[in-house]
Amino acid sequence: MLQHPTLANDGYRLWLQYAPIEKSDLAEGYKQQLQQIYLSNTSATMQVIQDELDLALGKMLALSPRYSSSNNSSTAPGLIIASPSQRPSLNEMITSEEYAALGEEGYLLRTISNGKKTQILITGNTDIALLYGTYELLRKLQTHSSLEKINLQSSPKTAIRVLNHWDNPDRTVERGYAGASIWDWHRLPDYIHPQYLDYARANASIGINGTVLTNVNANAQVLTPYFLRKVAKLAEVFRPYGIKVYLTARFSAPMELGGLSTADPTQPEVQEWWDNKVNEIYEYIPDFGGFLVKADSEGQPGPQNYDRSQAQGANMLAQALKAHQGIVMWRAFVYTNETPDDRAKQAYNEFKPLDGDFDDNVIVQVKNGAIDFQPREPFHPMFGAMPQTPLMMEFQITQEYLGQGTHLVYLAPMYEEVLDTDTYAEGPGTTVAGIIEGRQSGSLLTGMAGVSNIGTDRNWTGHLFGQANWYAFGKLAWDPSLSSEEIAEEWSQMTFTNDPSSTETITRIMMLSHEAAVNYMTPLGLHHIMGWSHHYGPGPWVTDKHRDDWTSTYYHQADRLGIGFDRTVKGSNALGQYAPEIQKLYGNPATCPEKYLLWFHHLPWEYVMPSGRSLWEEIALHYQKGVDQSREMLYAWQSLSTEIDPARYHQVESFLRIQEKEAIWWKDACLLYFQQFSQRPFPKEVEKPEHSLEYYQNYEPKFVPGI
Ligand code: BDP
Repeated sequence: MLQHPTLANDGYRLWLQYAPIEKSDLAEGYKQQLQQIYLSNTSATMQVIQDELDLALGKMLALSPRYSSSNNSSTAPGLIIASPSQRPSLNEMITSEEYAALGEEGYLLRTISNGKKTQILITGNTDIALLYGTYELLRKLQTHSSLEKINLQSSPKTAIRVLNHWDNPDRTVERGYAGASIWDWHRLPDYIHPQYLDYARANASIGINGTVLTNVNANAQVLTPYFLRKVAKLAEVFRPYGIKVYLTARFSAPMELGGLSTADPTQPEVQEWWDNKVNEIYEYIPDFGGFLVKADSEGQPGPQNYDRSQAQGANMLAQALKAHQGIVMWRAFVYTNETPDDRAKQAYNEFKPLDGDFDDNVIVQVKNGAIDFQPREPFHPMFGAMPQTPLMMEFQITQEYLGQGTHLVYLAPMYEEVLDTDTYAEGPGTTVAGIIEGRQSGSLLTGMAGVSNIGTDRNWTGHLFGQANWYAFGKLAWDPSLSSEEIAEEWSQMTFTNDPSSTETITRIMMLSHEAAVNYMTPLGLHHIMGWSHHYGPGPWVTDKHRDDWTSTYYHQADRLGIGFDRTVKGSNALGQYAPEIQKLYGNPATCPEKYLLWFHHLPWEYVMPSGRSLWEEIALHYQKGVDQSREMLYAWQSLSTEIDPARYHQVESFLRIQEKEAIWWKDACLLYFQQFSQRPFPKEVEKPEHSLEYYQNYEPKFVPGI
């Protein structure tokens, strides 16, 4: 039953639970190894390392380690945490080539045995690298791994690993489902909420090195001294953790704040205004990261207002930032206010001709798919199409279209699916991951952004399993080739338990969850058929709004003959934006992966699927499968009722029940709606709908959060 709430484990500690290690021989071994630590406490970051070790070893092992920073201390340390500048003798052990390969943030973690004494070494070129290495070692302890033969070198494959907070100055969070914004602007800079430190710890533990504090739908106010003082305070808190702050820049700020009559990037007074503004920002925040910009999209101002290109807009800001080593993350999520023949084509059409025109310190930030964070989308055709432009990935961690705050949907398999896809941009083997690692552009400016799911809820992310998406994002930004399953296992061990069978169950639930959501929401390539504006729940009937490309009927195109969006040459030819190999594969319904079928093709209801069943039957069975899978997840979780602490167990259990209920809602609403066109019966395996179509169409959830 529920524990007294103040005693409950509410999930605040995220994956840094540092649960006591109960297996005594394991704990004893760790203790022996870690009781004496070499660490020269010479910087704020080294202090952070020491504090984290004290906390973690205290909680996991009831150990208060002893520290020394002298090379000739009498007892040999079991753990050495040092860069060669702090301990020159390391140069005898680690070659200069090895150090060079680590770069600025990479670390080396190695067990060295000399005679009878075993030492663990964490080394790297910077203090931040040592911090990352320390978290890696703590991860080993948290997952009860052996320290005997570690030999690990790890350097991030992308340079900018950044959370995007869609947080407004009034603390509302656009598409946020976990309470209010954690940035308490009103009390900053005088009050430092302790959560900022835990935020920094959590991010540093997974290698995130940047945070964009403010919404892409930007408020120019954040660029005023009133806010900059507050931003500077956050930057100060985050600095020892290797986290830089960035802000969103509203394109029209020179008019709104500076009183200019234009924001035209070609006008000298506009450039001058930005130059001065940027200089001012750096006075407050000497290591300010730069700007993230949403321009010419969904009503945001941008260079198009002056008939200028996206490159002209981006380069103006880049020029202002260059002297300070700041960067511009310019979003590719650009689409005009007029309804296009296909919204999926717009960003590519806008940006492709500008390849090579962006300044060196501009990186174009591209969503994983061309529409908008749908439960599943094929990769964005800009990946591979801009060989001379650094492109960074934008994933959404907050689950706007994926069940928001109550559905357990582990997103890493979806991230992985996109990252691993071959774009064929330069023949086979040019994966999306390779492109964002800079292998095509050759640029060192590389990155991955995740739209944050963090808020003031005690467990940070609303749904406890939302934490896994934040965790997985960080891990994949560091190394896009990691396996989502391994990340799930590791997260589950650190967050819940090391018991192998529980870990197996939790991992199974997680690995099932994305496919389940796709099945009960948008199977077989369907997309954008959710409730109007808040995007919560089904809304395949949404039509006749002020713009077609925000309606469901525009995307599913269901009629008496069939369903799906024809993006082949016979239709919008969005497919033409991909490499010929992809066009060939996806262009033919017989070879198009089933998961993208209705994304690219409009097909008759009686179209025969590889299973031998009709398209209609397959759609219906996929919806049913989604419901079945949501139940499977619930039952699997229930089997853990005695393994997981009560508060966390109950939250997840309650939410899984909501998920099952809503999976049924999705299935019934969508199938009844599509049946009007297909005029065919449900296959016998499909459960009878609970209500009429009319009921679902009239059911309108009120006050959905996050809009
Ligand atoms: C859409 C969201 C909207 C965001 C927009 C964006 O519905 O709230 O402002 O993306 O990415 O998914 O700019």
